[in-house]
Amino acid sequence: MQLIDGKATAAQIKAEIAEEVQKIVAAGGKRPHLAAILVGHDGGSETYVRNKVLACEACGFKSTLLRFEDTISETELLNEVDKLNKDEDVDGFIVQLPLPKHISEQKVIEAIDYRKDVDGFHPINVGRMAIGLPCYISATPKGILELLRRYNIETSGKKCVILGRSNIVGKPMAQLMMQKQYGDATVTVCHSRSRDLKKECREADIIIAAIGQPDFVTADMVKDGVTVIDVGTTRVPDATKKSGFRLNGDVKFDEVAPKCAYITPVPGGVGPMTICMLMKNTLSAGKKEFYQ
Ligand code: BQF
Repeated sequence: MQLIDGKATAAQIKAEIAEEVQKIVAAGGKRPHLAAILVGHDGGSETYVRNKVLACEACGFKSTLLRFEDTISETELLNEVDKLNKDEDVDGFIVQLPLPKHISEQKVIEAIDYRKDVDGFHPINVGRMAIGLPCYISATPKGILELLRRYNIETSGKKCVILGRSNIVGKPMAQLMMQKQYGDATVTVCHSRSRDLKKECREADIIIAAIGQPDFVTADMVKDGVTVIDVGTTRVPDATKKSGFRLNGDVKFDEVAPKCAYITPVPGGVGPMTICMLMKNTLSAGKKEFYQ
């Protein structure tokens, strides 16, 4: 069993990005600038946005954090999005999800200029990704592809089972894993209504677990020699931690790991790569790599 070290891989990629930024700036180019909108005080969201700001510093990017109370109206938030669309210094920006219930996430996502949509959530980027055109690709699936590539894990022609069908992970992951230029795999998407999920998983060469249920994948569900990618990051109470909680993956790591060829840990697996791929997208935005 080989552990896939997402934290170390992300650190290496951030160093590569920092080196490129240095060269761009030395040549008189513009330092990439990422802005983030954070609404409310959700503990998870606060942590994720802090991770993003720190990663910007590591990469030599400029970052701007815009904070609003969860009493902000949808109209006001859409207006803030429009201001960032028009701000010529901002290369890319994100709106941290989830948003309060009185605000339509879809409306907000569609208000973002797709040329600054470094999360890759706008329908134009989603559509371009689905047909294999250059675009911002959602950070978590992009990070998983990068891990598979850097660890030389063969995906072409393999059976890949994806657990979960979210717009952020499951759906784009399935799209990318099936495409010849990315995964080139045979893809099965399983979800809460799937009839024989255990049988599907037992036939998989690669399992990507993104259902958000702690310890969902158990040893009896996987075959020997499988590669397991754990996208789960549920916060569960843990009195032994000074924060009072720990991150728990979708995979029962201790019993599944011995059967694996490769497996990602939680924390330190997919999570750091998600942050890192947001940085890669921001670098692309700074370079106007995909659009205009
Ligand atoms: C790690 C996220 C659910 C909903 C919205 C490093 C992150 C997590 C874990 C992180 C996530 C999860 C992010 C680790 C960003 C990943 O060391 O294992 C980093 O910051 N993430 C997000 O922005 O929104 C979410 C999960």
